[in-house]
Amino acid sequence: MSTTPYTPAAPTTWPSEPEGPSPLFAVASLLLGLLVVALAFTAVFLWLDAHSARDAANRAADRAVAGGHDMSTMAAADIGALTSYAGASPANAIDVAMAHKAFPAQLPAVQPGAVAHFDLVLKDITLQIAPGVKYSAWAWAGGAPGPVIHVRQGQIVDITLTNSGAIPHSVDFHAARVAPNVYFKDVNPGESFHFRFKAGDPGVYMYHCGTKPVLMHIANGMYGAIVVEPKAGVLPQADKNYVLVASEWYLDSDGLGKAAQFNMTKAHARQPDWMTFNGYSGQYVTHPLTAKPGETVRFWVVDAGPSIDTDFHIVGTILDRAWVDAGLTSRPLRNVQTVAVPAGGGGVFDVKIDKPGLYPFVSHAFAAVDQGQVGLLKVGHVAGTMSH
Ligand SMILES: [Cu+2]
Repeated sequence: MSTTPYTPAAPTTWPSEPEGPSPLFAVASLLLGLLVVALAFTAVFLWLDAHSARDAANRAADRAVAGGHDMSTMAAADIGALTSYAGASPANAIDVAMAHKAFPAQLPAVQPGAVAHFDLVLKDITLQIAPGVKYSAWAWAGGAPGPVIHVRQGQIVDITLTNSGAIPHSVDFHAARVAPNVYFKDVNPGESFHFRFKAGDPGVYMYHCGTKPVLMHIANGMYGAIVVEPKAGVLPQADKNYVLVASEWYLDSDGLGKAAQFNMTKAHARQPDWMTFNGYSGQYVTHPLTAKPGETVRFWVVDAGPSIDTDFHIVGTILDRAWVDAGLTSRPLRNVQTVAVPAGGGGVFDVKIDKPGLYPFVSHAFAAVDQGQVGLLKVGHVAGTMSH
């Protein structure tokens, strides 16, 4: 049996880039800039309008269900348990979104020395998870996700966990190789637990409360990210480092009046109302992450779930390097479009974008975008914002 040898296609000739801005190019750029600003604001308003519209539709559906004489009480209750509150928003949603202080996505500095100390405080706290949407969370003193922990490979991670909540909780570090029954044990309300582990494996990992039912403790906000950076010089240099923790929220009400609470029926059905990066729907649409043209931007992504994967993609570019499941000891994939980050897993992604613009980063499972798992990377001086 003969095989035909593979012959590479002749190189395609691409149009050359302009050498420098001509006057016409400058005017066109200015007009395009103005257009982008106009489109950006229109897009944000359309996005919020769409959310309001969906909410109105949902409320109408609720009323129809509640008032339907032909429907048995049982059927109505079943549908009601899965009623979606996705997109619920107050009339001043854009103002609320703009006033929201975005979770700091910048990777914090590593503590010097052989041991890095971290105080984690678990707390029952009412959070905003979307503009005007309140949620009664079990989370951390600063909200959800918990603080980003950044250590170097080989450092000792020294954790003091304090439970200021009303029921027992714990913390499970995916970056640790330890006996879970000893290290990830339940801590009673009002008590603290101190432990150490060596950060031997580089990557970005989830940490979370591991107390049963784990689904509920994670869904209520008890998760965060720990970055274990390899020794200096192992990774290519990055100019910007951003940490994104993806998660989903399951609500028992719209949260616009009183705070919503966890809905186990929806969590079992994997039907979230909101999906977020760093705990708040679309916060980096109104408060974009930034980079200069030509900078290498590294995204450290964890999917906290509790149950749905994140298909990480940046619109308008290609991931130059992708360390799948954050396996920083292996070679990265090169030039890939979308990489799945599994619930409970991580990924590290490098992009270098030369052209100024607004580049949405999303979970390309697009229901996630409609539910808020979207942000913007603003490259260069580009006015305004937009949604995708
Ligand atoms: Cu817990």
